[in-house]
Amino acid sequence: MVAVAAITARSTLPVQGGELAVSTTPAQNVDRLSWFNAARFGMFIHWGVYSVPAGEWAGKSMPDHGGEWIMEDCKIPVSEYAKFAPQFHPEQFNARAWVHMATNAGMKYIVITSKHHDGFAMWRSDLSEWGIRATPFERDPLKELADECRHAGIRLCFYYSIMDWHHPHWPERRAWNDTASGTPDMERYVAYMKGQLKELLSRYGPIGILWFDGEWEKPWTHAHAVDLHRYVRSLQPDIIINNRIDKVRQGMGGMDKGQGVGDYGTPEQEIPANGFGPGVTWESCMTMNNTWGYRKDDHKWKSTQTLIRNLIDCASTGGNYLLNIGPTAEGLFPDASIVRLEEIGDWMNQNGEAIYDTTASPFKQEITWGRCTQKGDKLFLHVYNWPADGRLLAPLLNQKVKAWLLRTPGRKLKCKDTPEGLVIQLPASAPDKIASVIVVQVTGKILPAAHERGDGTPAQKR
Ligand code: FHN
Repeated sequence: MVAVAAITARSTLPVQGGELAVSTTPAQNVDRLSWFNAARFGMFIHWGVYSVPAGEWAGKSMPDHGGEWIMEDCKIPVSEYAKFAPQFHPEQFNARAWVHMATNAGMKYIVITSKHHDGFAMWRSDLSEWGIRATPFERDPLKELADECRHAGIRLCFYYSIMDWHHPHWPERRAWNDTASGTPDMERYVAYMKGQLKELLSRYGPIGILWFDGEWEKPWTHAHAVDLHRYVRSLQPDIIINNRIDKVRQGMGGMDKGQGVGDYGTPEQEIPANGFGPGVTWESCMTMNNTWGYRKDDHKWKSTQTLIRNLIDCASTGGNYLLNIGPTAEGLFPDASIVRLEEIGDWMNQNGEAIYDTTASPFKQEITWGRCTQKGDKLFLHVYNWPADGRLLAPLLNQKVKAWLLRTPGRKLKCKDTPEGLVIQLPASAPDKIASVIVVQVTGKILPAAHERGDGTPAQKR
């Protein structure tokens, strides 16, 4: 297992040339991340001009990949791809409805693609015609979302791709970029990126996270990351920046090997089986079907049970769950996404207390019946497999406890200390088939049963 550098509070980081990358103290970084670690659940939105082709080009479905990769995967000449812009007219876009669906599902922040790898700006950038400016859509979707998020009390965050398949100065120029000419100049590209980021961080109020991506290609270096990190922090000192600004992320596992300048790790389409211990901040981003950007042919929707248990799995190992929506070119969430968001919201309405502001399970050993989260002196036991005999064994020994179903706090459950652990007598049927939550309030320090679980357990792919 790759040794994971704890992405914890940073002080100062030496970089090439010796200058210091950041000058925040550990306490400042803990403060910066406090809302994020309490939130536990966010909405990812991949929305751009790629929603027009929606996974189809020249009458054929694109290869099995996210719909947002269609230009690359189908090697669409940029001049051809640009013809999608006049077709992008999402008149049915309703920021209030989107934010309501997110908050109703229990999500506390929204990360939306401001610019994905295709370089298309989802705001009226003064630095490029390539974006919303090139469409008949005369509104500013990021402004409307910013206003609605502020009104709803949740954080708006921006995804921004470092790699840019459209810009003439991105050095890894694609052969099918037939609109670019001359020799790419990375420093001019960096200046362009900084200009766009200044627009994003000065027009829409406080932004929760800058969610960088597309950092993997060669022209982008650690030195660029340090410089950009300092620049972004100069614009919004309290903003959180993920680890994909730098060059130390270990693939889809998402965590850093070595010291980078990002604030948190970003596992993708997988959930770390054991988490990374206290003080390490991370967030698993995952799709609801198999694509990030909308594809009309992707009907492989995960069940609501899978999505809720993914959320619980993340919280119980100390991380956040960033669940993706890929809206259509009309500005609508797919119906299958809407249904799942509503069902997740029903569960969160009853059980959100067991997710928000919790920390990872104190138990090291595998819990066969479900998961556990913790908040102060309370343990939240998320029971996936309700015991047929009504006896639930929790790995607690010789501790003074009170226990109840989260849904019926007035009805205490019988508990018995045994050499194997704490046996809680449950009612015959589970209150919730996806996950029923039992609260165990412990007097004094929580002392998990001794034996550790090996740490070689692979992350569970979903
Ligand atoms: O290439 C992107 C992909 O399109 C999508 O945005 C995901 C979401 O995290 N990130 C990259 C793949 O790792």
